[in-house]
Amino acid sequence: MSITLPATSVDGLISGVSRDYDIERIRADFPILKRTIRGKTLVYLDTAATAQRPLRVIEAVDAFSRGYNANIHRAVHHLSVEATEAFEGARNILRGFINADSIREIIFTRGATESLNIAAQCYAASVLEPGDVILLSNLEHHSNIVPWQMVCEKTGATIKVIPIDDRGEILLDEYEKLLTDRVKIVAVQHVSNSLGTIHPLKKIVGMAHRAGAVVVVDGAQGPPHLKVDVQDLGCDFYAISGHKMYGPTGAGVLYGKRELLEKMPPWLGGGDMIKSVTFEKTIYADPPAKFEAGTPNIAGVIGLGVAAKYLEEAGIERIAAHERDLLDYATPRLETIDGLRIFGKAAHKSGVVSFTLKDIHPHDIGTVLDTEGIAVRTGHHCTQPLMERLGVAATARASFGMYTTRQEIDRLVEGLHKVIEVFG
Ligand code: 7TS
Repeated sequence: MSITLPATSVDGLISGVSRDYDIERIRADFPILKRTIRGKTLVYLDTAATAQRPLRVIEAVDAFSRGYNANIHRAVHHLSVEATEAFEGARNILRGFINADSIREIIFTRGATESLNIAAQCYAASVLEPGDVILLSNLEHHSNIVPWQMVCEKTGATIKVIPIDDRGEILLDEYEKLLTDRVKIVAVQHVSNSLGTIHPLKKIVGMAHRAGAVVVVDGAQGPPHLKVDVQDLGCDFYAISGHKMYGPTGAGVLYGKRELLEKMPPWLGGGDMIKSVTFEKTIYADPPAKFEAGTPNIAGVIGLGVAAKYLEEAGIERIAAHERDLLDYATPRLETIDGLRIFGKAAHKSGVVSFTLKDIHPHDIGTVLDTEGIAVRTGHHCTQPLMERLGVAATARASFGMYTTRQEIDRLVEGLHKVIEVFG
């Protein structure tokens, strides 16, 4: 395929589709982007693994430790009141961020992995019976596979896999065929971390509900890239990863419909999740406290609230348009490289390009790019069953964020020519 590449210029830094998106101002908010690696300005193309943090998030976490570090929900003293207000304030922000009906539906967790494990162990393990079926898509991250296998071992339920086409899209006809009355749970991702596919979630949820199944969504790659409205989607659970939406690590959310959360047994036992305890009997607190035993990552949750606000202010639709523009810019340029093969060609895609280059091992691609200051992820991206479906052991993956520029994509293309020079 032959295309004309425009010369890189300052103009090229700015998204073509959303001129009001002030990328330079956004970049200035992320201190790490000024770093040099081996004398070259960092090109961070690994946002799907973890997003960088804006100064506001860094400062919010720091301000907690410096100014009002105290445990929450416990003491009457001033610091504890401040800490509790900030923590519960973050819950309210996250409720609005995903349009949950109530703050009682927002459970703070360590991240998407813990959120999915709670849905599996507390909800699924208490309702599944031998012979019941859990449907997973072929694209799932290990975090949305292994917890379900653990539940199957406990309950005698089995997993069936919804197949995908070669572009990386879920085959809805096949999904429909699999939706028998034995299916009790459909656990699917919103956006693929490996291929970038944005799934038609509302449709998937509607089909599952018509068949009487509950839907658990792995939303780790959702909210950083698209507007999430859990009431509009209709899903029963939605797992969020704080560090993938420009917040701190060790903080995430499990959204769950209130009526389900109320019926579920608790996750961990301990302080803060009880109404009363005697040696004979404990009465559990109502959700969300029932699922939040022990001292949480208070500073992390506060930082997550700030990250959600930051995303809202920047405008999720504007970010999505910017990332779409980057994808449209990157895809044809990468395809001009001899021997480069892109995996994942879904019609709706987030800013992820997974590829192989000739028969060069993806780790070698990553190592040479690193010498150029370019960070990409290489490997199976915690989606081994997907890699098997694609017929590869690993890929290299460039993933974009709200701060990524066209110029950085040009650096990636140059870096890949260097890879060919070294290995080709
Ligand atoms: N689900 C998906 C779709 C993910 O992409 C990830 C992390 C997780 C779950 C786990 O989230 P966490 O909050 O528990 O960290 N994905 C990646 C990745 O693509 N590269 O490194 C981590």
